[in-house]
Amino acid sequence: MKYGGSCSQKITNAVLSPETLEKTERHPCYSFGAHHKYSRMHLPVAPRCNISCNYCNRKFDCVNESRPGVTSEILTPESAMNKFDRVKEKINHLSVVGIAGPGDALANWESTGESIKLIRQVDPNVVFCLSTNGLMLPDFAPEIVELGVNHVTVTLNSLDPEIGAKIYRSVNYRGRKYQGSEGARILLENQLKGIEYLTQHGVAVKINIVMIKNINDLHIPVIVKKVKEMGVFITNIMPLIPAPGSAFENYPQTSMKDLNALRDICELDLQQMRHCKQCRADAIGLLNEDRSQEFTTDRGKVEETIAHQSSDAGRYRLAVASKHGVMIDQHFGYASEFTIYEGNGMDFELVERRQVEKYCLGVEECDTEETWRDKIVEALQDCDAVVSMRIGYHAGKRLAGSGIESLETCDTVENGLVQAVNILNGKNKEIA
Ligand code: CLF
Ligand code: SF4
Repeated sequence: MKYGGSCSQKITNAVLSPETLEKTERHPCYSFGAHHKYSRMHLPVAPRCNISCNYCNRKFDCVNESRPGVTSEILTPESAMNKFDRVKEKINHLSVVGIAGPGDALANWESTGESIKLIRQVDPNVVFCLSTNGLMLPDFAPEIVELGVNHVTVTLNSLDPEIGAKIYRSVNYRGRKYQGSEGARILLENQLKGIEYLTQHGVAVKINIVMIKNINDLHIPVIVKKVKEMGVFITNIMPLIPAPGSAFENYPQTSMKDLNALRDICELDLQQMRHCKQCRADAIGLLNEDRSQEFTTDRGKVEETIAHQSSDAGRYRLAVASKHGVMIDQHFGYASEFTIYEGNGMDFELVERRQVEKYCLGVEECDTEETWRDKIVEALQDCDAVVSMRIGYHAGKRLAGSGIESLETCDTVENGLVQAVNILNGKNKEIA
């Protein structure tokens, strides 16, 4: 059907119920006509992310920055509900409650789902909106539909895993980290499955696409045609804003001229959003009048919560072979335990001591115990790097094959961690 709403070209195959259409009319992102009248509020209840996009560096508390993934605080579902109450009292026409990070809404499903349930109890008319990278959509789409969430945004930057490999540094899926086209393929398959489920169940799906010159720009019209066929409501082609500290920090920002030319082409197929403000993850108010600073509650909390994230751009998980936690004094092959740290080069947190089978079983078994070795690599699969005093050539190669960097050093644990982060940061810039 052709939707007769208020977006630019009004071309879409989306089939929406009268109830969803009514909600869409009060959604400032989905309906151009609503964006001067209706406000939205983002709940920053989702700190973790399960993929690493090369354009992302989730810094926080920078009030001058205005882009997705930036927030001044992290909320629990209960504090989110309290904040909703306060905001609702002060802001007229608050129609939409969205969850858009600062990580991924579905990588934090417990908090996301709980927040929706709590707010639904106090305000059954509010329009809920989620924004996700789509990796976990096949798992959670049925619950999203059951919870009555009628608006979901999925960021889909490519239909080709080879192009995706240039955009995504890694994809953490079911306890394993995937890189290159393998990771991009898993992400893509899940995105398409999830989008299909949502559109078939009457959800108004918006697709965000980050336009990156010489990487996916020429491919974007193909994405738009495909998602149109799938019943997507609208696409929002966004400019790449090179975030400092991200792998794409030295990439040129997409020009408005190029962006609008591409939107003009894509608008022949599907209606285009042209009024996106690339909001903060805690944005509140009209799209062009952010009032989030008026309502910030617990500014310190974001640091505490972000310290517990596992897969964040610029933040790494590192496995260290050390007998007493002071010096790096163990050979990788002889370590039965690794100390797992998380950090960004400045602060590190010890998160776990992990027992593993010893990698090296002696000369006789050396080339025969393939499964045994795989088990060790598997045990460290969620880590970005291993830091040890020495590591054998084959062990290092095996780790590298799983996307895990290895560093040899006899320094203190503290210095070893910093060295490892420097290597990882250097690598990520190379990828870009
Ligand atoms: Fe938020 Fe996104 Fe929902 Fe809107 S934002 S989760 S759809 S309520 Fe809107 Fe902000 Fe652009 Fe997003 S202007 S970044 S498109
Ligand atoms: Fe969003 Fe995660 Fe990608 Fe950052 S890494 S842009 S939080 S999906």
